[in-house]
Amino acid sequence: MKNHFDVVVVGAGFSGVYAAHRLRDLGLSFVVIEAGDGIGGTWHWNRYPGARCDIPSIEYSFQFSSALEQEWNWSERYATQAEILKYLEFVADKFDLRKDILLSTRIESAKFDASKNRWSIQTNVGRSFESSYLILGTGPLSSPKNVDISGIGSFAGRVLRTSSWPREEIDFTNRRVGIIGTGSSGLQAIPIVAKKAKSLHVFQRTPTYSVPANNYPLDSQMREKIKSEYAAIRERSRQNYFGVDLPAPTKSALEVSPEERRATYEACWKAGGFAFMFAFYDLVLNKEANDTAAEFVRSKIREIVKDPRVAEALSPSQPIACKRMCVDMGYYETFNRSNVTLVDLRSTPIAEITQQGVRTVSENIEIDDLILATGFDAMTGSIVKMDIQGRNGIELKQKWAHEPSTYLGLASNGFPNLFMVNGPGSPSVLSNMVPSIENHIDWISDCILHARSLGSGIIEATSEAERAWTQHSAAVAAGTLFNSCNSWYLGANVPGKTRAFMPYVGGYPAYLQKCSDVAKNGYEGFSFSAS
Ligand code: N01
Repeated sequence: MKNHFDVVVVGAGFSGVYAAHRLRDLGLSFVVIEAGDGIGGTWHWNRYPGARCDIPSIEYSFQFSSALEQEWNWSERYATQAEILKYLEFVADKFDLRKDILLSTRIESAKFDASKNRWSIQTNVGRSFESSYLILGTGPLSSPKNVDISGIGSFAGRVLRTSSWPREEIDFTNRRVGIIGTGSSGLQAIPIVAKKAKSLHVFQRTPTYSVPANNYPLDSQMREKIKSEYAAIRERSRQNYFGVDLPAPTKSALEVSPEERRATYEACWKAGGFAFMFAFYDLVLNKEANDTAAEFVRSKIREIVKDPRVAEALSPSQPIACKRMCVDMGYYETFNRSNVTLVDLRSTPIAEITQQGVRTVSENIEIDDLILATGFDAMTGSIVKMDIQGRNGIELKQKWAHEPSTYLGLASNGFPNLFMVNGPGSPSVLSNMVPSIENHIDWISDCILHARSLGSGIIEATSEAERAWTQHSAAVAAGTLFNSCNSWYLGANVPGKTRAFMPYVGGYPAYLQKCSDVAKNGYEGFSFSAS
């Protein structure tokens, strides 16, 4: 295999797979380099029981090929991890992409060599590469957070991480299981593990708001209907604030009667999924409006969970959606099972992990298996983990130590010809990730073609454009409730990480428009220099 390319793409998840297709179409030479031993990114690593998407599969899928849309059959409203992985493998095979994907190879460093105007890339297997362009399709939620609980290394039983679940089936029959973490991963795993385990202790630090998925199988009639409406579904999603196919709410939660409000929440709860956050337009803008939605969910928890003390402990108090809302399949109901115990770490923190289990300040809980669903160093973790050095040896990690500043979440000043997919400063995790990925890859490819057409081939975000975008992005976030609690959106889940709101929340349509305008205006905010 050769080592010199026009483009090196990091990561073979949705981003890398689509990049391979697009770059090949454009006639550029490239390689996609992936650390895992299979393609799929998030869907390769997160194989834990219950893992599935919480955006309907028909939307959480590629739209670049209508033949693909027509050929592939989703079996459920929300596809399982296994089905999403199968889909990505199907795409890779259909478009013959595997031959340009190098697996089991982790990029350790990428340095911009100004003498050649090329990226020099080193891997963990001793191979090195050179490319004109570097595209980081590393995923915003792919670098697991370090778990800093005392004694974690001394546990004698099985330790399983949701973020790197083993390929082989894990049988929990007759096992005493403990799980730390009640975000989306924990919430999906808990009901499934509880059905098999002898006992399950759920160690909860911060209670989570979750709404039912209302998942259902898709029969052939439903699929045919969807297939005939794909174009319209995609278009409606492009117009939606979060890039999903849900109607924009027109009313404030505060302008309707309590009866109408409750009926609206009930209808959204029944519809399932993120429809709940589209009940009223001001739920993430106005604390009073947000309180009504939060109280509705708390009332549902009290309704579902039979033990009032457990219901109380499961009830969150932070604004709803300021931590990423969860979508579940029987999460709260699981706490009615006799083999499930909630351990509220706010009143009884973990003192240490011992050889036999978990010792809280009030009891010793013996377990056989410990599941860690403790989250990620989100948005920036997988990028700064690599030693990325731009012009004059400037390190990206160093540059971002105070703030992960980017222009449009696509590029960063000082790092010519480096592009990010769903980087900080783009809607990314607050949008439907797959269309966002396609949009970014299309934009980046067009930008590369433009740079090459000018003869220079070198493109770099200007510091002025980057500063203005970062300020705009922070100002938009400040006008919402998204940054009002300690979430991973802010980096607050990682000790020592700079607190800065990372996704762009100015709305998906506005963001698409901005990207399009920048391109139309000759890539305004970027500078081109001679090669
Ligand atoms: O991680 P999280 P996740 N001691 O950070 C707790 C996407 N996703 O993997 O909140 C005790 O949300 C932590 O507690 P606290 C989705 O975007 C999507 O679940 O920090 N507890 C929290 O409860 C999601 O938001 C799907 O107090 C500790 C949990 O661990 C994102 O990935 C499925 C702890 C971490 O929750 C991340 O979700 C799965 C400690 N030392 C994930 N450290 C879909 O459905 C952490 N916690 C598509």
